[in-house]
Amino acid sequence: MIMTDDHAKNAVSVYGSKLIKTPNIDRLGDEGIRFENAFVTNALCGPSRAVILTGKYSHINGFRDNNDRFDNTQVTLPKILQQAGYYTAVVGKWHLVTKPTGFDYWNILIDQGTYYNPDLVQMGDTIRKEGYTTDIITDLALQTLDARPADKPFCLMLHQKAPHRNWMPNLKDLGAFDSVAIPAPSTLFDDYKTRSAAAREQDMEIRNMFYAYDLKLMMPEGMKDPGTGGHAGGDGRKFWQMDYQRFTEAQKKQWDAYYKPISDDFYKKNPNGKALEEWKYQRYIKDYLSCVRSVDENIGKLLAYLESKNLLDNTLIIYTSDQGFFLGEHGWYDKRFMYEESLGIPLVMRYPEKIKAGQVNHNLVMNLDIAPTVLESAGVPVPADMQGRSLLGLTSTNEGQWRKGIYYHYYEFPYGAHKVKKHYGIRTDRYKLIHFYNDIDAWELYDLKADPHELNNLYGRKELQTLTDSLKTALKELRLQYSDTTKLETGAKLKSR
Ligand code: SGN
Ligand code: CA
Repeated sequence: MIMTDDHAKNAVSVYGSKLIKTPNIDRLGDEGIRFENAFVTNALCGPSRAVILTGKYSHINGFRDNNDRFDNTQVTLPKILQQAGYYTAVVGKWHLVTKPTGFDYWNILIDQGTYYNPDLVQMGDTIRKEGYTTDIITDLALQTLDARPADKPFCLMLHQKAPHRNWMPNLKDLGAFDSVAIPAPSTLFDDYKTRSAAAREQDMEIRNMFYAYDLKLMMPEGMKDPGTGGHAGGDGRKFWQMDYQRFTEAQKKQWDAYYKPISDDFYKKNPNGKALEEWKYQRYIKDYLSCVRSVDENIGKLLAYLESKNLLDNTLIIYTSDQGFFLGEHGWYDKRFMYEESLGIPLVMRYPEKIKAGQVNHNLVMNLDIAPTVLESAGVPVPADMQGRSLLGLTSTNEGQWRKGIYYHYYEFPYGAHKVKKHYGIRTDRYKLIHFYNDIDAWELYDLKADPHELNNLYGRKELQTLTDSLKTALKELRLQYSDTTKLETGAKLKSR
């Protein structure tokens, strides 16, 4: 199972991306099944990983937001596989605070990890590796496969840090997107009219990115970073120093040789207004896509390895991301919201023995379904208390008998980055109903068919009362079905934890 961090569907070509070609991910989809409607239950890193490991919602597995600690004594996918005779390993991003359990081998980044010369904790011992993290994690994964016991089936979780913020490309990919002007999304200059205060009061707008850390600008001596970067009171210069000081001298030289002229040119032209926003978008998207390029290239390495070892066709290979991401839609980066860009994930699976090639499925599926899917494909019974369902039997033709709506719940507020308010909701194939609560009490309703960009909140329209009522009933039922008894208080005074 390959999982990246913050990889939007919109930057995967098998999902129709106009921004980038990802031939290796595409191959997995083309030679297997692509899920067009795959979603997370809670669009944040730690929570998504906990859902995947347990097959249970955040309110059941206990990991609601990135400040939680994963209870590593609970039953997880790798533990069940281990008991069934599998060799289990995880390499790369972990981000669950407590140490991995249920793995015969683990080698993980500390917290978010870094893009260059990462510190990794290998079975408890910290080691620093020199190089670009996306390459390093792949190399470690291949070494792990090489060293595995030959007499056992295996389950490897390969978790990249990329393309997570702050989008530092591999040195060899610097400039890969320089010759193209990437078209900005039509909602880059969204005014949030019709929506609740939750959409207006977030702190994840590209225009407020840190100059030093996000946009890689070399600010004049003494200048304060004008961005907030989603960390109120944070200093982009300090954030950047942490990354910069990790470079070797040779890396610094190559890095600076690329970004210094860009930075000089920026200060010479000194753009403002719309031109400044567009400049920021281009810088952001080019760095982001360069990171994705390396992710895809490394998947190519993994596939070539599996092929050379005769493992390609008898292995279930899954590609996904821990959540989606905003690539300028609504003027944003980051995730968290139940809006399409962060709610949706790329999800492709290749397994010629059990999955027919060339399928495109439209069922409403979730990251909750991954653990049951892996277990079923390994021929291991799925525990009754797992809340997802195996996707293995789904094909592009049996889309009828399936869940009619997915349930979502996001919690990281008022502490944490980016100020996205607590909310929960339901998404059906056509509609989405969201309730923002805590210091607010606001509903949003979207018709995704008429309004795929979710610009037109229909909540409160008289003519939609019947629809709204039925969605509210369905939402209540989902909360019951999944046993979410979280108190949904409104009118809370803002306080920090
Ligand atoms: C860091 C990032 C945020 C990001 C969170 C969570 N800031 O705090 O932008 O939303 O991680 O991301 S940074 O200044 O440290 O880059 S998650 O994917 O791990 O949930
Ligand atoms: Ca993430």
